[in-house]
Amino acid sequence: MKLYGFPPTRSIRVLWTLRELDVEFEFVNVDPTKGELRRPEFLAVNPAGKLPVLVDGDFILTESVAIVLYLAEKYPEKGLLPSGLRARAEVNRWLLFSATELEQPLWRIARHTSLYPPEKRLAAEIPIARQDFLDMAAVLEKHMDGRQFLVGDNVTVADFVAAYTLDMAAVLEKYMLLDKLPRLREFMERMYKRPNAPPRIAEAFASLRR
Ligand SMILES: N[C@@H](CCC(=O)N[C@@H](CS)C(=O)NCC(=O)O)C(=O)O
Repeated sequence: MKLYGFPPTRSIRVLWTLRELDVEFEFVNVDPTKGELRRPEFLAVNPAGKLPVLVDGDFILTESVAIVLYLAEKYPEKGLLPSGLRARAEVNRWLLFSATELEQPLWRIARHTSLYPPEKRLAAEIPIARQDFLDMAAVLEKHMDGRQFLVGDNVTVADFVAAYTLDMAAVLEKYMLLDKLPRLREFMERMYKRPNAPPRIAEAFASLRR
């Protein structure tokens, strides 16, 4: 299998899953800062021009959440997904919650502060996106009362995706997004202490500068 990624991006979600599964893969570095996402050879793999992409033989899969689910289902013996219908539905619930309710406001903050060219940035979007994140993060904070993992008593791919998404909030330090969310901070830090956890986003950025 090949993972097309770049260290500080959502490819961390896939890297995390592959490491926890302990399967062999090749990491193909695609550097957005060098325009590599727009090269025809990469657009042939993902016409959306985005990372991550998983290539498994002749199967190409994009979308980080779809990829982690595919991997967990490909290796059921590794137990990264529960078997019961309702527990699976709960995993899907928190994967979608992370990617829509948590990630999207964070992405809006990132775009309007640094990713968009200055003329496209809207300062007014930032406090609105910040509040949207805080309202939804409060729901997860409550859910985590007395829990180690998002679903049941074992780790699932939903934990990797949620922990990475909370790390997206952590790198937006200036906006103090996690300050009043002690359970989420503790959960994220605990997840990143797992022996096969990937680097934190800030470390991944730092490794690029070395
Ligand atoms: N929903 C997609 C989002 C993919 C995405 O936006 N990836 C970013 C890196 S984290 C990217 O490649 N951005 C390049 C661009 O938007 O031009 C997923 O979860 O895989």
